[in-house]
Amino acid sequence: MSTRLFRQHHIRRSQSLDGTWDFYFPQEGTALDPFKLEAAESVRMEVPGCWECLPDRVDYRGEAVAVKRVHVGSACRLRLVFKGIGHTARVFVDGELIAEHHNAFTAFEAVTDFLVAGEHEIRIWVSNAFGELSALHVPNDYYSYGGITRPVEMQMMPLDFWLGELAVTTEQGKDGKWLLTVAGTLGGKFPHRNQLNLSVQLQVADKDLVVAVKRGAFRGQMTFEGIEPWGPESPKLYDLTATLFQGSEAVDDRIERIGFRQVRCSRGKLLLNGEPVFLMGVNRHEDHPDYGCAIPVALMRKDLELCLQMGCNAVRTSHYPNDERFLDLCDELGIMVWEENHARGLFPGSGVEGLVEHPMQHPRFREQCEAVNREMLEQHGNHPSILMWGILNECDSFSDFGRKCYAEQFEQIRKLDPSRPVTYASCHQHSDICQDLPDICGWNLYSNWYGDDDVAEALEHLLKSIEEPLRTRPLILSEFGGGALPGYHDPIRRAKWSEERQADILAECLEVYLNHPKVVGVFIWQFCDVRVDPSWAMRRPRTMNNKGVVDEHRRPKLAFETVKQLFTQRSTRVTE
Ligand code: ADA
Repeated sequence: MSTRLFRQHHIRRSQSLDGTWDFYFPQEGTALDPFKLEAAESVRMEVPGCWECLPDRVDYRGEAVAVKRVHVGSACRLRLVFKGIGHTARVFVDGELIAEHHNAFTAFEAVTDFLVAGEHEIRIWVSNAFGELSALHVPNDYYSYGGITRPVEMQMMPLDFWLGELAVTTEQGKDGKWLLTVAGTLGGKFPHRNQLNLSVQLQVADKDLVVAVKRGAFRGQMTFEGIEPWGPESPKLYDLTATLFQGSEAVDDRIERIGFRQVRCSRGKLLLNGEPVFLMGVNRHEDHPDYGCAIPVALMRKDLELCLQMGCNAVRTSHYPNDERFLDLCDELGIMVWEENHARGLFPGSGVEGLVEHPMQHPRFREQCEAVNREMLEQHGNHPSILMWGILNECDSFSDFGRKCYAEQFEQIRKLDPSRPVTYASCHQHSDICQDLPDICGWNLYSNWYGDDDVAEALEHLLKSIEEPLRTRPLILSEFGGGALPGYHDPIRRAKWSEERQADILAECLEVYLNHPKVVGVFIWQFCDVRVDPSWAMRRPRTMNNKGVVDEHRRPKLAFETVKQLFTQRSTRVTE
């Protein structure tokens, strides 16, 4: 249960491996051999957790080994599901390497051969070092934490095959009826064997359907009347239960929580269930001084409650796929989500010193982006709250090479999920050459913070520079705002870094953006103050990005009330 906020299996046996693990760190200046740990420093540490939360590891960047012994009751394969390891992991079971994964923000599985009943050992080599291993984790304006930072689940699989990912889409017909399409695959070692006589029963609301499994895949469609659609005012969720049968025996199952809803862009508007909507949101990093990026559910809920109090109806998961439990909460609370792949500010000159000048030419960039996009869509595609996929925040969208990368990634995403619009946040005014590629134009515009410009004029200037793509596309202001050091006040409200100036900048921006006919959404930068990489310190007092409307402990700054007033005056629905 710990990996999601609802039960996903009644048949499949599954156990949480959250809790205390043994971690081993190398002696300074030495490398770590995962199987020779005698000289290593050992610590007991909680999973999920970041090692930066250990008093002696607050800024540790490097490798570690995590060990856990587990008891297996009867012979089976183990399917280990890691929801997030920061950022590169190699998984060994009983000494054998069974999986390797890059990127902290998507889940992956590690499957063993059949194991006998008894004690077994899971050993994970994990590294958050910058450089060769990761093209996407770079010293950045947020912190790349280390450790097993999201939940871990151990599933006991008695067979060679099981239900894999399910992809659900919902569409409303002209007659008002809803069409549900479920496409699924089998996971496991021999999912393509045809002679197994496999079928899948799909159950939603009061309907069910049985479909055959052919070559390891299945597909079913069901029509519904009288469905309550998912939307911000009424986030109705339904359980979809898929049961795998071998002959007449139910051998595996999977429950997904879905919503009936349809997203589309038409004539410059963003439509949810056919009605134009206006997004009022914040950008949010997974970050807290006490937990790093391993945010407990109670704190996720608090963050969202604060967002709702502020009048928000949307969140952008800048700049990576978020913890599924956070997305579960968004589904439940009716918060509309821009979910984003993992990349921020990758353009020539921001590369890793001595390795690559242009980070998008890092030898692993293409392969790692492909994997993050695929995993993000497969793993999060059934969340009704996610309305759009974003990619490559403020990356190279101004060179021919960069354009190829954007085009290739949009193509991959659209192929996997044609049901949602795609977008990206740009800041390269006048040099961006990719605005014709997404369905929604996203712009980060820091009026009155990095420059002193008139907000309305700056927006008009931007609109002019992307006039052609905006003829058919809506515009979202994906970032704007200013920094405020918590508790620093300026009675004449002019000093940058004061809470007053931040509140005024946000008010000046929102007064223009919330009422502009071209704009269909706004995302304030940012929800809370976050830790940044030390290399950013000279631009970031406290080595933090201080543009939060609440501070790192979620204590509201002056801007919170200002935003609340402006957001609550504006309604989600757009009247034309
Ligand atoms: C960018 C970027 C954010 C953050 C912000 C800022 O637009 O997308 O990650 O760095 O600027 O605070 O300047």
